[in-house]
Formats: sequence, structure tokens, C-alpha cells
Amino acid sequence: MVKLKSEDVINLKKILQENRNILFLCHHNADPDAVGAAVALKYLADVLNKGEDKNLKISADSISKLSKNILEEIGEEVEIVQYPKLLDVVFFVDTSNLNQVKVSTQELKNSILVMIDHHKKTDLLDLCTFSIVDEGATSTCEIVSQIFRKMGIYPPKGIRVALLCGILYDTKHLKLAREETFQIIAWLIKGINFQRILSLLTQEMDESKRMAHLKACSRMELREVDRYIVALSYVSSYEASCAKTIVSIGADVSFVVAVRKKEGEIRVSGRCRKSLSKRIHIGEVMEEVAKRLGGEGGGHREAAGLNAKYDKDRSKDEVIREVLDLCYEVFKEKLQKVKSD
Ligand SMILES: [Mn+2]
Repeated sequence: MVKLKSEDVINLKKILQENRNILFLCHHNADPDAVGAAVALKYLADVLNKGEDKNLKISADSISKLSKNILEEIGEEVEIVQYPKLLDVVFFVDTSNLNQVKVSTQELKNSILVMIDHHKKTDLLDLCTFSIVDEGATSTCEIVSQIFRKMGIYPPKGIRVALLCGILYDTKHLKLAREETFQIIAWLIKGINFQRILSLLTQEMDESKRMAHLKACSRMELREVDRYIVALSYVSSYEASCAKTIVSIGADVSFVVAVRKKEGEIRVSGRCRKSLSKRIHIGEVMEEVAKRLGGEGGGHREAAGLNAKYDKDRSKDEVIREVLDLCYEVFKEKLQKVKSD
């Protein structure tokens, strides 16, 4: 079970019962987990406080396409606004950091702050009077569902659809699910078609992105180092998605360059297979390439990127060639180094 303490549930209930003006705040580009948890918490507040003229609101400075799908399906609304008017109580939902929201920090001091989240704790938590944060939970929706269950309140279908979407989204369609996740899903899913939930979470890829993937593949150059297949390519946008796609179809490692003439910028995205990432840190490769290009780079073992300045006097093709060669060289050097260590 999610480590949900009875006293936390009692305290949350009290906050929701005693306050009529509550803002549920989601992070930037709110995903289905943030939106699902916010919609459910707002419903809970509405059920627990029978008072008249309540003001219960959900805000985000932007929401994702999938979140829009879900809100349409269940007939709920999220106010899309920067610097929303803060209410007596402000909930940070699926949001651990003030960088993820656009609010006035000065105004925050006048509200009771509450956090319901599953991310790593940050300083924002110190500003909150009350919080339920479980870093072990796979989603905020999972935590919120547990809260309902502990309170003995069975949410209506629309709310359960939103919660299921959040859980499915954050667990990458259950790939990251734990035993508790399945238990809460079994509790939520009564009378709901699972395929419908899955279809709410799928979206057609943009034509421009599909085109970028296809171009990246058709322009691809393959090299081999130490029996690893290195794929090099270039596009004008979606370089990260292209690099990921190239690895997914068979390369061990990929580097995709995008030269943006207008912005005077070179961007590179690097990806590698999980097995190779145990030997090579792509973030370190990108950091080193960036250093040699006078830019900035870094990232994770499997996924990383860099930005550097593009000298407008030089030809685009020449720069692309040079950057890709450099990626290949640095990768080779790092690989030789691990081999000799
Ligand atoms: Mn989440």
C-alpha cells in the first residue's frame, strides 16, 4: 500500500471541510497525472464541503494535448492562465517545484499551501503547511485514489476515468506499475472500459514529426565501432524524437543534429540502447562534444543533448558534417577509454 497515514487523511479532510476557496494548481504543460489528480481533489473538496458559494478552481499555465482529450471526455475544465488569482488554500498537485508554475511568490504567503505529489521533495515543501508526498508512488493519481479509498468515498465514473488515465500515463501504460497500482486500478475500474482509457491516451503523431523521423532515417549514415552500430543523421527539428526513434529501430547509439540558421544555433541529441548505457554515459559524450564546440551539453546515460552557437558564415552542410564526425570521434574515444580501464 502507498504509505498513507490515517492522520494525514484526517488532516486533509479537515482542510477540505473548513475551506471554501481552494485553488488546485498543476505544473506547466499539465499531463494527465496532474490533471486527473486535480480534478479528483476538486471533486473531493466539493463533496466534503456542503457550504454554499464555494470557489473551487483548477489552474495551469498550459495543459498537454492528452489532458485536453481527457477533460473533454469527462466534461471538466481547467483554467489556463499565468499568475492565477490565488485563493485561501492553494494545492500544488503533482508539482514539487516553484519553477514548474507561474505564480506570484509574494502572494503565496497569504494562502495556506498544501502539496500532494510523488516527486522528489524540494524547498517548496518547506513552505507548505500540509503535504502528502510519497516518492514511492508511481503517480499522484495513485495517491489521490488511495485517499478516496481510505475516506470511504467511491468517486463517480468521470473522476475514476481521470484517475485511471493519470495512473496509466505515469506508469507508461503499466510498465512501471507496482502491486499496489493494480489493486487500486481494480478498485477504480468498475463499469469502465479499459480500452477506452487506453484510447484516450493515444494521439496521432503530428505530420511534421513523422516527416522529421522519415527524413532522419533516409539521411542516416551508419558506422561501426567495436561491433556497436552508430547512426548519424540530421534534421531541422524534432532531433530528440528522431534520435530516440533511430535507436528503437536498431541502432546502438544515435546522434542527430539540427542546425537552426535563424536562431544561430546548433543542437544535437544523442540516444543509446540501455545495454550500451551501462558502459557509456551519453550525457558525458554530449558534454565533451559541447565543450569542443564551445557550447553546453549533458544529460542522462541513455539520453542527452547539447546546444552550441552556429557561425552563420559557414555552410550548413559543412557544420553538420563536422559536428557528426565530432560526436562519432568522442563516442569512440570514450568507448576506448572504458575498454582500457
Ligand atoms: Mn506525476
